[in-house]
Amino acid sequence: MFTYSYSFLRKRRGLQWLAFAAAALAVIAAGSSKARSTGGQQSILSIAEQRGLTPDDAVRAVKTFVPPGSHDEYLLFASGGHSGQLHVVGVPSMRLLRTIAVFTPEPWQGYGYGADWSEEALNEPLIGGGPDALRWGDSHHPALSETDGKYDGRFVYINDRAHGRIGMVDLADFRAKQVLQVPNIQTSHGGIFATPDTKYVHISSKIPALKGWDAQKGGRVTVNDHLNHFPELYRGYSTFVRVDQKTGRMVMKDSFQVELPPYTQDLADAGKGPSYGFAFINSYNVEMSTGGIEQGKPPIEVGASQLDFDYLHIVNWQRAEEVVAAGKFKEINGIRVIPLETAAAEGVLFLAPEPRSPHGVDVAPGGDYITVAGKLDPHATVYGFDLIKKAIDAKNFEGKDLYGVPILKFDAVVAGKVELGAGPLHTQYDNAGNAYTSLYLESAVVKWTLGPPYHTADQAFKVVDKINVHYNIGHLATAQGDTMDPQGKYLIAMNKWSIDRHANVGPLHPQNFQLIDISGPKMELVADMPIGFGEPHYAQMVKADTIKAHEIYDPGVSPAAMTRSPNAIAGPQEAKIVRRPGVVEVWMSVVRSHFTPDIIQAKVGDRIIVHLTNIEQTPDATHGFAVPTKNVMVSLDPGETTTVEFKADKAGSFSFYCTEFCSALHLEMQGWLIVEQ
Ligand code: K7E
Ligand code: CUA
Repeated sequence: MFTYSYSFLRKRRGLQWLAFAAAALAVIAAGSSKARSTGGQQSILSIAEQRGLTPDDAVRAVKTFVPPGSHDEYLLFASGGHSGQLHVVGVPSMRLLRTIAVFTPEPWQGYGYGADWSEEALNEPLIGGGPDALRWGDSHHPALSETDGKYDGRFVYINDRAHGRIGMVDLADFRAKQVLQVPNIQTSHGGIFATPDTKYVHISSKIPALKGWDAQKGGRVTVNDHLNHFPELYRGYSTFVRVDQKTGRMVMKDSFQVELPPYTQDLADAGKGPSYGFAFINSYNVEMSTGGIEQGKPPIEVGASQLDFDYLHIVNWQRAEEVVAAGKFKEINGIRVIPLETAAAEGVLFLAPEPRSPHGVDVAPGGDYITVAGKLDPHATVYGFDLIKKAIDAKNFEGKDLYGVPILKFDAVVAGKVELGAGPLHTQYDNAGNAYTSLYLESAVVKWTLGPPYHTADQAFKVVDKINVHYNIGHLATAQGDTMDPQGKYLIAMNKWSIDRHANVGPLHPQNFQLIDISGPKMELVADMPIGFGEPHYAQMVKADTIKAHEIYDPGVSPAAMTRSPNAIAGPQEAKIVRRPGVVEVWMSVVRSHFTPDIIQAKVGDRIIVHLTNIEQTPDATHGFAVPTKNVMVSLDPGETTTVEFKADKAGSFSFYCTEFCSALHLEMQGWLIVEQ
C-alpha cells in the first residue's frame, strides 16, 4: 500500500514537473534572447528531482535567487535585540550583508576596543547613575530617516529598550556615530520613529520611572514605599529629539519632552500627511498595577488587565513646540519638559480609549488611519485621524483621567474594527490599501483592507487572506511599509520561535525570518532565514538604491566627524613620535604592508596615544591595528584616520599586528611596543 502510494506520488510529481517544465520553457521562449544559459531544462529537472524538490520549491528558489555577483533589490535593517546590534539583510536573497555594532562592543569593527568614535559612543557614564560604561543594550526599533515621508537613505536610529538611549548609524559608512542618553526615562519603547521630515526622532518611556529620576522626590515617602505611591511619584515621557539635518546627530538642547501619566506607554508612530505634527503612543496598565503578591496585591499581569480599556495617547507635537517656545516648560536633567498639567491644559496631550492591553500602533501610508492591535483582543481597532481631529476641535470628550487629560469619546474616533484572529500585534501596509497584521498566538499573518480612499466603504475593513508562519511572529516588515511610499512585493515575518525549521544547533534555536511574496492576491511563503544572533524585534525594508554609501574615505577622514582629522598624515614621511612627560604620542601611517613607525618605545605608566591613518585609496584595503593584552583592536578602512589611547601598564615587548589579511605580506605587517621599567 505504502509502495503504491509512494510511486503514485512520484508519478504525480513527475506530471507536475512536466507541466512546470512546459510553463518554464514558455516563459523562457517569451523572454529575451539574452536569457542566461544554465545547462538546459533537462538538467534543472533532474537536479530538482534528485534533491526531492517540488515545482513549488523551484518557483520559490527562482523568486528568491540572486545570482552570484548580483545585488538584492531591497535592504532590511533589522534590530539585533539584546545583542545591541543592527543587522542588514538583502531581500529577496535573505543573505546577511552586514552587522553594525551600536550598543555593544564589537571587535571586528574595533567598536569599543580603542577607536575614538566608539569610545565616545560607548564609554559615556550614565547620566542617571550606573556603571562607568554600559556594555550592552537591547535594540528594538530601527527607524530610517525620511524626507517628505519617504526613506532618504541617510541615517538609521535605534532605541535601547533596556535604557533610555538612542543610537544613530550614519549610512554614508554604516557606522554608529552617536549614542544619546535621554534623561528622565529608564527604559524605552515608543519609537524610534522619525517624523516624515526627520526634524525629530521620537522615543517614549516603557515602564514609568521615578519623576525627575529623583529618589528623594517622594519627600516623606521612603524608597521602600515608593511603589505604594506610584500614581503620584512615577511618570512616563514622550521625547522629541531634534536632529541636525546635516550630520544626523541628535541635539539635546533643541529637544523636549512631554510628561505623561504613569501608564505603561508601549509602541508609538508618527503622524504624516494630514496627521503630520501628531504622534500616537499606545499604553497598557492604566490600572497602574505594580505587582507585589506579598503585599497582598494582584500580580502585574492580572492587575494590568482589570479594565476593558487602556489609552491611546495622542500628542500634538507642533502644539508642544509652541508651548515650549512660550517658555511653559521646566528644565529637568538637561531637557525641557512640558509638565503633565500643562500638556493637558494646552492641547498637547489627549487620550482615546483602546481595547485592553494593546501592543502595536501603526499609521497608514496616507496618514489617515491609525491601527491599534491588542494581544488579548482578536480585533484591530482602526482610528480615523479626521475623526480624532473633529473630536478634539468639538471637545467631544467622555471625561478626563486622574491627571486632567481629556479622553476622546471612543465611538467618535473609531473608523472601523476588524476581527483578525488570536493575538494581533503589529501592522504594516502595502501600495494597494491593504494592511498586514501579525498574529502572535495564531502564528499567522492576516491581510485586510483599509477604508476609503483605499477601498470603498463596502469593501473596507475585511479580512482577505491569511497565511501561517513558523512560529510566534512578533513584528513584520513590508517593503517601505511604514512610509508614504509603500511598495508591496515583500513581507518579512519576524518569528520568535523556529522549533524544527532549521538543523538543531542546541537548545537555543535561532529565531526565524520568513520571506513572504505579497505581490499576488494570495500571500506565498518563499524562504526561511535563521537569525542566530539575537532577537530582532522590528525591521525596516528600503529600496537598496536609496542608500549611497562611500566605498572609501577621502584621505585622512575621521569617521566620527566625516571630515579630515587634524591628526591625519599623508604618508610614512610624516610619521613621527613625540614624547612628553608621561605621554608618548605617535602619528602612524598604515599601508600594505607596513606600519610606520614600527617600533614604539615607552616607559611603564606612560599614556600612549596613537593616531593611525590608513593611506590606502583602494576599496576593501582595510587594515587592523591590534595590541595584545591592551584591549586595543581598531579596524581602519581605506582612507580612515582614528586615534587610540591606552596605558603602558607593564614592562615588556608587545607585538602589535594587522588583523586583516590585506596582502601577500600581511603576516609581516607588524611592529613592536617596547615598554621599559
Ligand atoms: Cu513587539 Cu519591542 Cu516592538 Cu518586540 S516589541 S515583538
Ligand atoms: Cu594590513 Cu594585514
